[in-house]
Amino acid sequence: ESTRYRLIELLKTTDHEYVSGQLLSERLHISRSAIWKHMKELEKDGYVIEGVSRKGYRIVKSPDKVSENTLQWGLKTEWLGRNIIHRATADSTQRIAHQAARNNAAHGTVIVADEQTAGKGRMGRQWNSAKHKGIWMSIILRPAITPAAAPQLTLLTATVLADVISEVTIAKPTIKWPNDLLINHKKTAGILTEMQAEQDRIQYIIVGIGMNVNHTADEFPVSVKNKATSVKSETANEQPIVPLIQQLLHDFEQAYDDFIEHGFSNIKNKWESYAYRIGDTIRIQTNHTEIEAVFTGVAEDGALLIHTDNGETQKVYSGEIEWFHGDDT
Ligand code: BTX
Repeated sequence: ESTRYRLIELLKTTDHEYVSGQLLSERLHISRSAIWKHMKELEKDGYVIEGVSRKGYRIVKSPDKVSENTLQWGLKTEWLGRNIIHRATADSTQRIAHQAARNNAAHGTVIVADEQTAGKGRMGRQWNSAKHKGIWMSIILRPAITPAAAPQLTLLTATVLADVISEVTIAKPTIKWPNDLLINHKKTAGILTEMQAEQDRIQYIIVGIGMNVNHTADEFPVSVKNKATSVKSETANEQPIVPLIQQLLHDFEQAYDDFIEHGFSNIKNKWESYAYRIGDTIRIQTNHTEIEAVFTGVAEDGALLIHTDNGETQKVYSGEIEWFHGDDT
């Protein structure tokens, strides 16, 4: 298994160029006929490999079948996703993640499913997770931060999803407070952060990510049809899931390491650069009062910052917010 992993790595480093059988056999310390046999095995995993005499081998097509192996091969992370649990079907990857975390699963363990039969949203809501249409994934983290800082991780995750979408597609994602990822005003991804903590210490955090990738408009259930969209619907391009997850894990690891080392300020700036309707007047309903104020950004504790008419800056933690777009998700 590890030989095959290194074989893939060698073939992938030279993107679409031929790698000679000689070089492969020297690097891997196996015979050229053994290399050939490994190639046949890779083809069974869905790889299309071309072998040309005197030139060598190259990958023509990588499989888009999500598995622990295909996610590991070519994954450019140090610690995130080094342990992957993949399920064809899961009730909820959050539930599996909690169970794994209670059984001491390592920091950076990733649970991913092709479909969820009981995907969870926030506050008991449901998350529609159709088979092979999106990324349904949970990440186990064991950060040495206080429970009060946990919402920063949700904001971090939103910026990572926005980054991935803008790196890989032509879409222009925005983040709608607190944690909706929108493309063209419609919800493309959601984040569910759950935490197990004592007074001042986090045992673990589970960051759940649901991203609609390859749905066509008519593949959403009627209940969410008007407010949901997918990357494909907004860009007219099908996105292979495996490289998208790999990119997500890579970007997440970078952002997380930066956050642990340098704190929240980079994330705050990035979050605000993606923010939906920042600088606009919004209407907020809290405790029987309704105010209109300018949405100016987010605070360190994840609160929404507003600037009221009488010149005050206030924090908003929850409440009904009218975004003046008639698309309340
Ligand atoms: P949320 O509470 O912000 O959003 C849930 C609401 O969004 C639903 O009530 C519905 O109106 C709408 N909705 C449901 N499914 C979709 C969809 N596929 N696309 C757009 N809108 C939808 C957001 O919760 C958090 C979602 C996290 C999902 C991940 S998937 C992996 C992990 N496992 C798990 O069970 N949940 C997380």
